[in-house]
Amino acid sequence: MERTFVYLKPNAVRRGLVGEIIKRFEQRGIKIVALKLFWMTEEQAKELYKMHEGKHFFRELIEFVTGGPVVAMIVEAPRVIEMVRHIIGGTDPLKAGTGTIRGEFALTITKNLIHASDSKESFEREYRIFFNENEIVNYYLDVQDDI
Ligand code: 3AN
Repeated sequence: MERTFVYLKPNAVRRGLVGEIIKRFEQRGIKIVALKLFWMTEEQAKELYKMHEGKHFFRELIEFVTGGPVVAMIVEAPRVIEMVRHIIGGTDPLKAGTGTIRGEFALTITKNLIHASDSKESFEREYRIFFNENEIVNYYLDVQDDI
């Protein structure tokens, strides 16, 4: 079993897409093991995106992701890091495949609705910015026996 960190950006919350997006993970059999809605702080945003510091879009990105509440999750499934990136689609919505979340609901790169860790190392770094260990819930999900 593998885990990944996902968060829905403020425009996904404002556009009422939380249910639509979570549904896509659930119907795939992906288990949610942590979930919360909160307002990301500037410190958290800068830490999450520190590899983009100095890039032309950095300021806009930080302002955007701290401009409204977000929904963050830790999800679990076999090969879930790659699976979730596949369900979300490429960073540029123009190139995101049809049927992906970005391919269906996003228009611009900055406001591309959703983030997911791109590797095990990214997951280990990113989830700790937003979750304490005691917020991760261990439980059995029947549906995972049938997928
Ligand atoms: P992803 O979210 O697909 O992993 P990253 O990690 O390369 O993509 O970029 C992090 C975030 O920075 C993106 N989700 C997007 O909001 C923003 N971003 C990346 N590249 C650009 C760009 N060229 N112009 C504007 N925003 C960008």
